[in-house]
Amino acid sequence: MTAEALEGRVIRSYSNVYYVQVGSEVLECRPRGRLRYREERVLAGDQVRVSRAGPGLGAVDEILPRRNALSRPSVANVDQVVIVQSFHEPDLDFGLLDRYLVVVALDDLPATLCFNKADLASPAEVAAFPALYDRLGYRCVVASVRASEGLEDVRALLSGRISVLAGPSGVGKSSLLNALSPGLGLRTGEVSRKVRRGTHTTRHVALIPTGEGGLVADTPGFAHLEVSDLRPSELAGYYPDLAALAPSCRFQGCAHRAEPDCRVKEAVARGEVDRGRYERYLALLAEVEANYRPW
Ligand SMILES: Nc1nc2c(ncn2[C@@H]2O[C@H](COP(=O)(O)OP(=O)(O)OP(=O)(O)O)[C@@H](O)[C@H]2O)c(=O)[nH]1
Ligand SMILES: [Mg+2]
Ligand SMILES: [Zn+2]
Repeated sequence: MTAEALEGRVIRSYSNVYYVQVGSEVLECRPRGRLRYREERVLAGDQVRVSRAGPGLGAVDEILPRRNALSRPSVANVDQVVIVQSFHEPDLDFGLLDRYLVVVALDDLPATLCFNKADLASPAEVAAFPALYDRLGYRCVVASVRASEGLEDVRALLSGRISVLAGPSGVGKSSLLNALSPGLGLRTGEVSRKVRRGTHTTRHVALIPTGEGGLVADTPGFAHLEVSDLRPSELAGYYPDLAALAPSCRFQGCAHRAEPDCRVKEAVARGEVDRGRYERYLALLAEVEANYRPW
């Protein structure tokens, strides 16, 4: 009798044990020798061929071709990065948000935005902040875990895709997943902050089912984000609002800073490009220039 050839998705990885979802069943798998010796690491999110090795047990025979693989967290076949921010506690950090958008674009992944803690925001903030990014073409949802608002919008955003949640500490990433997946019991609040060192060093990555076929990796938040390995002249290309105007600037590769006949500067002056975003771009440009090593 030949072993049944199955295909499934790796939904959790510990150091060398993988949990593979095959239909409605989850098999605990080890990699077969060939994979072990080639040191080809199986990642959460991988689509794999497995064969049964006993009740509830299996072996990973083959990793099917990946569309992409992120390193932090280690997840393959990521469809989108959901950048979570809170309106307050902590206050929305637009500088960090714009950086995240650049970093996600550098990874060639689509970014979507989730604005949480709407219960702490004024109606004006709820109206204005997401609209700014919505106009730039990013899909935005507004939520409040506390008030149970927008959770179905978040579920819909995650449905049928593999997503990674990113964003600063304390904005409610784990709380959102707990709300979407009852019984999950992710640590939230102060506790999460205390164990962060620990969670960073474990090699445990789990994709959490959120319903409607959505699988999500939670990540611990970090407050600073380096934008590295980028030519300064390429930075503006990762800002959809600036990139749309760049072809009409007088100079090719215009940095939109001191150059004459710059359509971006004109649009900022007319209020067509958000001034705050433009200023954040200039600040990041200066940093990218300072870090740039052309060799
Ligand atoms: N007012 C309010 N508080 C919230 C909301 N969502 C989460 N919180 C609180 O915010 C705190 C931080 O939530 P977490 O879910 O741990 O945040 P996190 O983004 O996972 O943080 P890290 O894991 O440190 O990156 C907790 O005390 C939550 O109870 C919300 O919608 N409104
Ligand atoms: Mg968390
Ligand atoms: Zn320009």
